[in-house]
Amino acid sequence: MNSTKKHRPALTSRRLLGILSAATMTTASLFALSTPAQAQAVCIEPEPAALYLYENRNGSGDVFQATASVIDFRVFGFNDKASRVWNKYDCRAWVLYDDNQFEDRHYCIRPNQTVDLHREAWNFGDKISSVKKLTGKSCSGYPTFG
Ligand SMILES: [Ca+2]
Repeated sequence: MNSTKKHRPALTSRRLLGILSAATMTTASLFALSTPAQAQAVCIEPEPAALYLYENRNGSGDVFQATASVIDFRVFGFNDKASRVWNKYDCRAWVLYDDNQFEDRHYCIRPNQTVDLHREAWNFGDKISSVKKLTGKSCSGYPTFG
């Protein structure tokens, strides 16, 4: 929740801190879990499919766009920073963790779900330190955001 900075020019007010895409796969692969092909019906992802993490609840501030698991957000300067998350995938669920290395309290976010992490029910704002991309769309076995 950042509202104290002054003079944030419009063009830089939404810095994109991380893009884990084909262009940065060398870096991304260091933090990515293997995601073996799954025998399932063909599922086409929207373009660009990504897990979007927003600094502020209203979507303002910095944005982190993840297309692969992130084992430690400290590496990207986005640790304990996300206030809102949007899973813009049709085929993948993700698990959001309080600690790095996929540890401690966690919630699974379903495909196309948007979550205000500061809601009292979750109390998960400014806490995410790692995210794991699952191989399918199911959150089975994980706690969810309702
Ligand atoms: Ca944390």
